[in-house]
Amino acid sequence: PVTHYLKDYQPSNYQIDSIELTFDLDPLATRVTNVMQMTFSPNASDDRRLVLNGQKITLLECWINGNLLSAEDYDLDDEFLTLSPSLDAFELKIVTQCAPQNNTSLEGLYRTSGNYCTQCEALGFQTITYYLDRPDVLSFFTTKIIADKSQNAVLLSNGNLVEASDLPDGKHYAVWHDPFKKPCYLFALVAGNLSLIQDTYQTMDGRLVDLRIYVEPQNIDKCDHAMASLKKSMQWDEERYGLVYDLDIYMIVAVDDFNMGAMENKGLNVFNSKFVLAKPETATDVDYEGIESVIAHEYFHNWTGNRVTCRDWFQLTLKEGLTVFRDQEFTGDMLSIPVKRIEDVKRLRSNQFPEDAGPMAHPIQPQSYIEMNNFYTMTVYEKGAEVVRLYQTLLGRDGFRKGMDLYFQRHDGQAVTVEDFRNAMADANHVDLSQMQAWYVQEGTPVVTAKTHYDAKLQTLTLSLEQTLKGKVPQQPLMIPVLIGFMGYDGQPLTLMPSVQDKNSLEERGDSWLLKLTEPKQDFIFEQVATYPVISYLRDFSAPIILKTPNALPELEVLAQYDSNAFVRWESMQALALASMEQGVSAYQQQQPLTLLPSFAAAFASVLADSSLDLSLKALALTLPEMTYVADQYTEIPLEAIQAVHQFTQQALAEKFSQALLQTYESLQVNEPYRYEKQAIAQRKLKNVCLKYLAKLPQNLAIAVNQFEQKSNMTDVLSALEVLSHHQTADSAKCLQAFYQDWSKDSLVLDKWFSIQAAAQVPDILAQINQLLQHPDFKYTNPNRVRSVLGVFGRLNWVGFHQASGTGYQLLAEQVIKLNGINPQIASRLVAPLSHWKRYDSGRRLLMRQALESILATENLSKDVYEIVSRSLA
Ligand code: HT7
Ligand code: ZN
Repeated sequence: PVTHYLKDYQPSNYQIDSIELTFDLDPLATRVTNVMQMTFSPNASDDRRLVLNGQKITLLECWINGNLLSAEDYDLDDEFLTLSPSLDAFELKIVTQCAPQNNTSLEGLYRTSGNYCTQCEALGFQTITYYLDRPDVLSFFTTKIIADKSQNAVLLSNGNLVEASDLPDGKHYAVWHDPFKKPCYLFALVAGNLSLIQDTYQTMDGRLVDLRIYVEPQNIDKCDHAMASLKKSMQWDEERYGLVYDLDIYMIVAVDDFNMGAMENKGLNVFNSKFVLAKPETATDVDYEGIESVIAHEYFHNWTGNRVTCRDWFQLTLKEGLTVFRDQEFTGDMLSIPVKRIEDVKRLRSNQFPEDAGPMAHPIQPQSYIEMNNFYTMTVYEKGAEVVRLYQTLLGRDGFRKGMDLYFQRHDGQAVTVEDFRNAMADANHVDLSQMQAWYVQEGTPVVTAKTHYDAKLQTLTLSLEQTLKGKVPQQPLMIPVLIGFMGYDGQPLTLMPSVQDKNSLEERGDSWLLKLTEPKQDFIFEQVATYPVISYLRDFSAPIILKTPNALPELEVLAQYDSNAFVRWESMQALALASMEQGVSAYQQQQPLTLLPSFAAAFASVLADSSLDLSLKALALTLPEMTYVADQYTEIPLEAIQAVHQFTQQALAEKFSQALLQTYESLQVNEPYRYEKQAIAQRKLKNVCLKYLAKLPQNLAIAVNQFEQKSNMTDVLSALEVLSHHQTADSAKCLQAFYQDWSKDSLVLDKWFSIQAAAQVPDILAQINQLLQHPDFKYTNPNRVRSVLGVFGRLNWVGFHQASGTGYQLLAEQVIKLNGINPQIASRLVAPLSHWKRYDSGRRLLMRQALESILATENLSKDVYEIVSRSLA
């Protein structure tokens, strides 16, 4: 397979000024007529050849300026149609045919639940027609859709509807025109029998926007939350960034078969129905929050991605990192800023940090790829968002806003690079941000080690910070802002003053100091320090790093109880829990009895009893770090020990605090209708954390059964079912069966039924997974269903997947091979759990490697799977 490199970028030698597409839709023979006005635009290569991308389509006709070309006039292979036009400006007409019904890759034009839909990002448009399929070729699109009216009452594309009418033979057509130039990855077409809800939004400049959400008719009662989320997003973007929607209509279509979460096609977003459909009986708080944030994310792309787009796919983080940052800020404002920050850091640590430490590690601006779809990663998205956040941390909110304003002023309507973004931030604030470049090109999670030296005589405190990347001094040191604060051992805040010579590398931020670490090693000196303070490090997780602090148990206890920064309070609880589990792992390995670390138990007790603490923060503080996070602390993972200690810790806490947990649980039982609102969410969250502990004691399982049977809302029902699923009891089987009976016709809820069983910690999990795969409702063509069994098994059932026999690995490898032929994007994403094989013990290492090798030996391996597996084995 061919590797593509960022260093090879060249502007296109042709521009496409406008494109008129006509789709004559048919499941097996859709005819696409594409008329493009082309201009030669010489680049450095001096090449006049016009090389159009095109795959998996049949070329029927090709015309230049009304002249039909014959086969000698062009070169055609599996990937390209190459022409040699002699004119500088001409009309190119290409007629092709494709079969959406047979397209199971869900890229290009495909069918879902009997409707037509498209997915063009990253390189799907070339499976629809021949085109310059690259994001820096921007064009005006006009789309005519012709289809059978009874099967396809709704015909949608980007922009505004300009014409629609009936045709003979039961057909009809619609013509859409998009007044904004766009790259082809933002093209969309939808056709089918869909129902819609409609609303309007008045923009801050007084225009009325027609808002529409299209869904399958049976889902029409589950769209209100999505619509409310859209309106909130529109308002937030106006208030926070002054960004106003630009078309008269904004459409969202929910489909069941979709490879990712959603797609920001101009004016016509296509969504995985998981991120649209919700009502209290069917959706959990997590689902509601997911919908709000994905709706916002796609809406925010209208400016960060669509109006200003990427020059090439190596710039993906330009739009994705920035848009994730924007959606994170939005969700924080809608719910709770500290809770959102903690949740995002948890996600980053459990998904992105391992990616950055494994064989697929890449900078947020990858330098090469074989299959672009493999680079829609946690690194590009989530670490990319952290890097954007660094600008805001360094420049402040107002400075960041100035940078955004200049970015849009300079680049509206353009396809640009991450340097353009950085330059706008720097120029708008008259600062030098060139050192930020290193974050884009160096992979790996930076480790910062903090050391302190207190001189009682001089009353100075020296804080030394040293940065390393992959164990070495980074090739280019990174600019790392570290937000810190001070307090006494009594928990009282302390105000310390830095020495005069450090003023340039420090900034005061409320009750904190922002230290700017720019050197491999740097000292920060504070003066007139009467006693050695407790230091609160990395407040708000001010940089995506691993910070090693000298804080020991006494400092962690003070921070967990008193720090003014919610993030550090939570982090200190996690550190105490981790310390408890780490000493447990040592004890397990030395065959000593397991115990809870007293300082952790004390901190747990005080959090549980703290009536002033926000309930969501309390729920987070009482939740143990995941087993995989514990595993990340070891070079070779002691899997059995971690499992035993994790299990023991939950059980011991449940026993020790059973009274308080029960009291808290009962105090949070409210008999009110479901509301998606901060306080109600927090109550359910804490209640269900308590339930999880309580259910570790067999006598409390009845509480879970009771909660399940109440059927108050899906959050509570699912939490109860989840705790029951780890017990192979008659009650558990009965509840699972009842859940199936209730929801077998609702595919999103049925996904939850599959997921819960795939994640269950039960001894015969392999048999259970096989049963799920053979279940009549399991469909290999539906990504959500595949993810709910195989994705969950590999990622979330850590113990079951890593059974020492290797049967989990074999099963996953077989399923990847099967899916490779159906949907390569989905197949390649399932490989990740195998790719970390080098971290496990020798027995597992061998078995995981064998599983990867069996995939690599498969005939007709897609580029997607090949790239991940070959990099994993390298
Ligand atoms: N920008 C969208 C990316 C996307 C995608 C990429 C590859 C294959 C299928 C896909 N569906 C959507 C989603 C987003 O980040 O908003
Ligand atoms: Zn995005």
